[in-house]
Amino acid sequence: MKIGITCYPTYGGSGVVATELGKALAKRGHEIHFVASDLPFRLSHVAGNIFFHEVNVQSYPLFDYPPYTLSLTSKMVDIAKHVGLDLLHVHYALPHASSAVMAQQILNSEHLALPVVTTLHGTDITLIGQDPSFAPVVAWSINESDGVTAVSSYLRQETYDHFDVSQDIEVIPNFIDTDRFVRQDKEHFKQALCPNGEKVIVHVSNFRPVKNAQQVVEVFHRLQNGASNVKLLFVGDGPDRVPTERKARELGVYDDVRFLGKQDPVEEILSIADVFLMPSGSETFGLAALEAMACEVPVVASDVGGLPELIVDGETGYLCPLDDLEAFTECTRRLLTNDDLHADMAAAARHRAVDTFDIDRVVPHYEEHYEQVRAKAPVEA
Ligand code: GMT
Repeated sequence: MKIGITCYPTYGGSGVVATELGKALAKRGHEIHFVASDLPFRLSHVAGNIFFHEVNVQSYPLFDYPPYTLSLTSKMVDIAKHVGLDLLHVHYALPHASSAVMAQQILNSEHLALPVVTTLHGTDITLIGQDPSFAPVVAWSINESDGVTAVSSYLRQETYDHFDVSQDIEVIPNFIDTDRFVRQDKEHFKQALCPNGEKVIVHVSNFRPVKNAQQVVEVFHRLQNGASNVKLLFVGDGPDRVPTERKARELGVYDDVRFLGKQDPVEEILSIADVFLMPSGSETFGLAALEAMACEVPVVASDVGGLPELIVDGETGYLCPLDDLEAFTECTRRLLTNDDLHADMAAAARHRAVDTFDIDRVVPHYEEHYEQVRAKAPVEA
């Protein structure tokens, strides 16, 4: 199949999932055409049956806000026609699904068909998509897509609860390459960061307010409680990074905290971690938590959104009430101080990642979804 994929190229779960899906589909023999504003960050090379088409946004004196959505639509039309796409799969409803549906309608007017699959990821449904300035467009784009998937049952239900949507939504969970995300021997790295054998807590995110990164510092501060036998590593960057650094200084723990910035080989950092903290206010899936689990790192997370579909409380980590910093501290302390418990949970986390969320198990569900969509969509409009 010739498949177009549109996603955000920046640091974020939906772009990661879209890019890894495209690479996996290419390995399975499909021809993949990424259409995006920039090279997706996990797409380090473009070769063989993987192509990248950059969307050019025109500036013009009249445009206070250059209309990216329209440039994307035109690019989709162009690629669909010239490459002969069999299907276009867009990740994140805003604005990708609306551009895709518009492109489809333009092509239809020329008697060309382009089935559209939309994957809902997160705040396109749970937050920003519900804003009245977007909601009607989001609902329309979902209803007009030929296939719709959501990354968790929670997200599927949120879509039905908050939008006037009649489409069937199939839940296809996020996935991970468990050959890449596997615990590695990184003793030299661990030695460099933890010369006195300190335990390591990790948080990976794009530092948006919803990630509650400052709570990670607060939990760390409570854990330390005078004794400095634990280090905290932050991976990623975003709007809350500076306030989080400030919080670490205010609480006097800055010397034991490292901000590593955006790092691609996350699995190497996860390989020296003992606990992963995710106190998010909302999380439809929690891909970063899955990456940690695959590297044998138990996750302590908020009991919100789709996280209970990923983390088995008391088995692969702990789910704590939102904003309950004492519970987060207690669960983390338990893992850091009880080696047998930690070993059991680390092994269970890895098993769950491999058994349920391995890339080779999940990607065929997308292929089946594409086949179903193509079977019901007309070959020529
Ligand atoms: O919707 C967002 O907040 C952005 C999106 C992203 O691109 O990072 O994150 C969402 O999609 C990820 C991939 O499916 C999920 O793992 C994240 O849980 C989800 N983020 C939120 O729900 C806050």
